[in-house]
Amino acid sequence: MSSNEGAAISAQNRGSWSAFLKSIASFSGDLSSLTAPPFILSSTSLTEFSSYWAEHPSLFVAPAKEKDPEKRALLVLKWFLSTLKQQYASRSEQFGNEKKPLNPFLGELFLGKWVDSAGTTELISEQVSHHPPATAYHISNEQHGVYLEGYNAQKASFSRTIHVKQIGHAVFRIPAYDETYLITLPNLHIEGLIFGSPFVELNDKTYITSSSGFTAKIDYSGKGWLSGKKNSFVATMYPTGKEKDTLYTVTGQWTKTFEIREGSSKHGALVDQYDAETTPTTPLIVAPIEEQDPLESRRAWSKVAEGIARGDMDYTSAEKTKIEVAQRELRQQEKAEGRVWERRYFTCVDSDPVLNQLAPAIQLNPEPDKTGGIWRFDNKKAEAVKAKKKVAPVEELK
Ligand code: HC3
Repeated sequence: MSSNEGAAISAQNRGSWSAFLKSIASFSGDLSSLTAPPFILSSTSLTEFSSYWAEHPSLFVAPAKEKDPEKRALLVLKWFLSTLKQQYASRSEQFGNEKKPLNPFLGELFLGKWVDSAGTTELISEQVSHHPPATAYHISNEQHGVYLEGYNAQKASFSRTIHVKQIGHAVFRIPAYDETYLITLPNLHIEGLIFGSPFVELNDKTYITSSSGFTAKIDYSGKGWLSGKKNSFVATMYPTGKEKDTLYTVTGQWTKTFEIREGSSKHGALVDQYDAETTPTTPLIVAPIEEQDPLESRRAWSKVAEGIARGDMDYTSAEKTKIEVAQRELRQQEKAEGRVWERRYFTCVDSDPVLNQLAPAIQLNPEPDKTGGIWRFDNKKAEAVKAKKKVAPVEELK
């Protein structure tokens, strides 16, 4: 045992943490079945994680303002890199404190918007599959004509620590330029587990490939690997299919700073830079709990969240069980009536033109069996929800 081991865990929790570490040694598969000790339970559901994609709305919409396709592709890469700190480190900034999120139930929603100098950016996140668990999202800024949609699931395995493979992808669209970007998701592992201070490190590589003919490859590494610094990466952008013709190289740490340079060398002319520590995020606006739909995450989990905040595990598990039992009953009822749960905003498709066109360039295999299908935002469904919301007050008057 190193001198640091167990330093982050109070004496009271040390026993349950050791038992947890022993239990995960044989763990593999669905993360929702991972039983973590009470003090490492988060009251945030995974449906909320979709909001990490646009906490910097001005970076999200920036590509739409750029007329040159090559520079636009670079701005998409910059925005993507800026989301990494939010996605993977914002919950455990100072020291490792990555907790186990709540497992969303089928149909769970997380809705919100960001309002700032970029206008209004809207978020819709929905749990579209429970077995296997998969979350889909749609983020839109109508003023700038920028749209992001995607879905993801995770597959875990254990080898010295927890390794998580992300299955799914995101699609970034700027219709004004008839441009689409297909984005893959990084695999990750948990560090600091043995010390009781878990945090995420990214590994392997991901891609962004565009219909305009550019591809970015991002290579992730951590402490003791290529650069020796945690949360490191090297990204290169090149014309699709010509990996050696590097147009730009981006290097740095996704939690700190990175530099964008021309060409293949880390010493090429500086084009742009980014500081993840000083760039402010815009807070997401979520409706007050009492105004939320019963399927909305914070409303549905409010009692569980109260229990977790009070450290009252009996109450927490009783409230969790109520949700699980209600869900099981719903599924039985649907089965008896020969129905399936109607997703509110998304539809499962057999094949998708974006994947057909762009996936081969980056060898993306969608693996629909691991995400409950290929999920796409359904504008008709969304319009129907909006229309219903508008007529509701009139109906109430009758
Ligand atoms: C692995 C993870 C759950 C999944 C989280 C995902 C991949 C979800 C989609 C988001 O867009 C990005 C993202 C960020 C963080 C990922 C989580 C980190 C830890 C969590 C595990 C289930 C928790 C493991 C428990 C413990 C105690 C070791 O931290």
